[in-house]
Amino acid sequence: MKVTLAEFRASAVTPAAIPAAVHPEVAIAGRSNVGKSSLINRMTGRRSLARTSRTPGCTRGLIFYNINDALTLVDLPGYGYASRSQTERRQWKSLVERYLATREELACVLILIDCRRGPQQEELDLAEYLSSVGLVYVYVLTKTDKLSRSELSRHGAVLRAAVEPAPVIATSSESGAGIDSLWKWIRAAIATERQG
Ligand SMILES: Nc1nc2c(ncn2[C@@H]2O[C@H](COP(=O)(O)OP(=O)(O)O)[C@@H](O)[C@H]2O)c(=O)[nH]1
Ligand SMILES: [Mg+2]
Repeated sequence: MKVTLAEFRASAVTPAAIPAAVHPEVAIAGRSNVGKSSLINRMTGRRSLARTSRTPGCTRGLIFYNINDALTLVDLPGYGYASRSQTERRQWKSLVERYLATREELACVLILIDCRRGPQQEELDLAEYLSSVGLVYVYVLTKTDKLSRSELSRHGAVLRAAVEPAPVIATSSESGAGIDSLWKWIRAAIATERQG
């Protein structure tokens, strides 16, 4: 997809601060450091629209980006980060689950997984939760440039088997691999959602 406009719209650390939806929304989920911000930058062709960091756990709220005045990318706060307190985790859960469960305009969710690790319990739990509330999702493997071709095909096969029948798209924000396929999937998901 050709992105001609990509701009920060709002961030929300409490449910009350979540802005009214003006376009179909696409949420991006995954643990800290999996590559959410880098993916947003690569998808939009903007070097520093989303802040990337080597220090995980900086992003606490939902961040809304307006794309082409046509859809909204929503960077969900990273989860599964060990140094968080119980209270913070509870807050995370209530903020994110509230959003996922009640957002009418939410068309689909990208669940990011580091291609070298594979899905952990959090990702599988999230997928199950999304299914239970009737949301479509895709697994997006990140950082595929870090594996050789043969390693990627081996890891990819194991991963696909682990999450079957959910779709899996392998990407690299470094090389741009898979980004077109991902946009294509998103556009199809939004179109289907509109019909439904
Ligand atoms: N080699 C490589 N590094 C990546 C890629 N995507 C993200 N990273 C690096 O992984 C780290 C975390 O990325 P970031 O986008 O901030 O992750 P977030 O916490 O999920 O938003 C940063 O150092 C990025 O430069 C990728 O596709 N390839
Ligand atoms: Mg980030």
